[in-house]
Formats: sequence, structure tokens, C-alpha cells
Amino acid sequence: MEFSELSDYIINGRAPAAEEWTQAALDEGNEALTIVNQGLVPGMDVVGERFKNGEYYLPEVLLSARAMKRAMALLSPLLARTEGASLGRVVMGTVKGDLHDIGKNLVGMMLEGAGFEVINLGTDVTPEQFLKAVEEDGAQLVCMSALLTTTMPVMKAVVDLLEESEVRQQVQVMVGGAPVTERYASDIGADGYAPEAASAVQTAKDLMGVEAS
Ligand code: B1M
Repeated sequence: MEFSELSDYIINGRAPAAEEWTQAALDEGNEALTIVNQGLVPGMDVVGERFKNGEYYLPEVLLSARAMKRAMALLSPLLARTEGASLGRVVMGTVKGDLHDIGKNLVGMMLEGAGFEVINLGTDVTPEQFLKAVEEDGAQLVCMSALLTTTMPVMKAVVDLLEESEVRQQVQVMVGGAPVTERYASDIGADGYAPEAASAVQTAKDLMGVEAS
């Protein structure tokens, strides 16, 4: 099977075909992570380029996002690990005003797969909701995602609210998303930044003081 076939199904928004291809690839013994990295993400990258260049409009992007989600639904349980002690409790969400959740969910799945307990607050999450979740769920790590330059400042609002509420000492903060940079993370007072899902796991482990495995 060629991974480019799956990429094409994502690019062309063909959800049933993407789902069928993914199931067949799993049946053939391919690893879930390989399918994500070699089929799904490259497909979504092309969609992003076409959107940027004005070749794709929102309806096409939505169809691609739906195809990506259908395939990810099959892979998610395989990326999530159930056995073993939790490496720590993570509260994660896409910040207020931002509805992009594909990358955030991928990071969440990878963190779960690595052994973290993930409380996913979804999208459009306000600073107050992040704070409430940290206080109520006793999280040790807050993970925020933003895909829009206009929503990045909400990450700073969350860090500031955690500071004001005196829970800042008990949590680490990690940020990410396409427009976010290491420099920005440091400027807003976050503890960590990761450019993509695999390094997000390593950064989370580093922040939580987990030994590399
Ligand atoms: Co939107 N969108 N979108 N969109 N969209 C972008 C982000 C954009 C770059 C497209 C473009 O112009 N080239 C652009 C943002 C420009 C900017 O601000 N810089 C944009 C825009 C403008 C918009 C709207 C405003 C369009 C409009 O309405 N006119 C609108 C905003 C809606 C809103 O949020 N309020 C909008 C809407 C949408 C859809 C709903 C149609 C859909 C989202 C569907 C969904 O997520 N459920 C959508 C999509 C799909 C995209 C693109 C095409 C793809 C995003 C994606 O899923 N990538 C995107 C173009 C692009 O990014 N190239 C675009 C795949 C995913 C695996 O990657 O999300 O980057 P990514 O996640 C990566 C890393 O960033 C990282 O790890 C992930 C895996 O490796 N990461 C983290 C992410 N979070 C992390 C957190 C971490 C660590 C790493 O730690 C906590």
C-alpha cells in the first residue's frame, strides 16, 4: 500500500475511502503512528498549502478535516496506552476563539500513548475554563494549542490567570500550534514549546521530570 493514496484521500476529502484505507493498512500490520506521519499529516499539509494559495476554500478544507478525523478515530485507540501508571495529569485545549483541533487531538493521543492522563477540554477554551480544570482535576501540565495568530494572545492570558490564581507553581505550561514559536512561548512565560506531536511528548516528559525511555 502506498501512503500517498491515503494523503490523496485526505486532500480530496474522501472520508469513507480514508477510513477504509486506514483499516486495510492496520490489517496489513502497519503501525498507527506510521499511518499518521506518512499518510495523514502530509495530506493535511497539502490542504493547508492549497488553502493558503486560494486553491481551496472552507468547504474543501472541512471535507479534508472530516476525512482526517474518520481515519484518526480508528488510530486513536491504538495510539492510546491503557496499562501502566500515569506519567501525570494533563489538561489540554485549543484556546478561546480558535476551533482548530486536529493537531491538538493528535498531540493528546500521543501523550496518552506515552502514558499521560489527558483531560481534553476541546476547542474555544477560555482562560477561566483552563484554570477551573487545573484546580478541579489537579493537573500538573497545561497544554494549549492555537492555529490562528489572532488567538495566540489567549495563551498569555491563560498564563497570567494561572499566575494571579497562585496555581502557577503547581503546573507546567506547554504551548504549540503552527504559528507558535519557541520565542513566543518564552515571551509569554510558558515553560515549554513543541513544534509537532512527537516532540510534544518529549517536552512533556522533560517538563514533568520523567526519565527518557
Ligand atoms: Co483554518 N486556518 N481557519 N481551518 N486551517 C489555518 C490555520 C491557516 C494557516 C490557513 C491558511 O491561511 N494558510 C489560517 C490561519 C492564518 C493565521 O492566523 N496565521 C486559517 C484560517 C485563516 C482559518 C479561518 C479564519 C478561515 C475563515 O473562516 N476565513 C477559520 C477560523 C475558525 C476558527 O478557528 N475560529 C478557519 C477554519 C478552519 C476549518 C474549520 C475549516 C478547519 C479546522 C477543522 C478542525 O480542526 N476541526 C481548518 C483547517 C483544517 C486549517 C488548515 C488547512 C490545517 C490545520 C490542520 O489541521 N493541520 C490550516 C493550514 C495549515 O496549518 N497549514 C488552517 C494538520 C495538523 C496535524 O497540524 O494543527 O499544525 P497542526 O498541529 C501540529 C503542530 O502545530 C503541533 O503538533 C501538531 C501535530 O504535529 N501542535 C502542537 C498543535 N498543537 C500543539 C500543542 C502543543 C504542541 C504541539 O503543545 C501543547
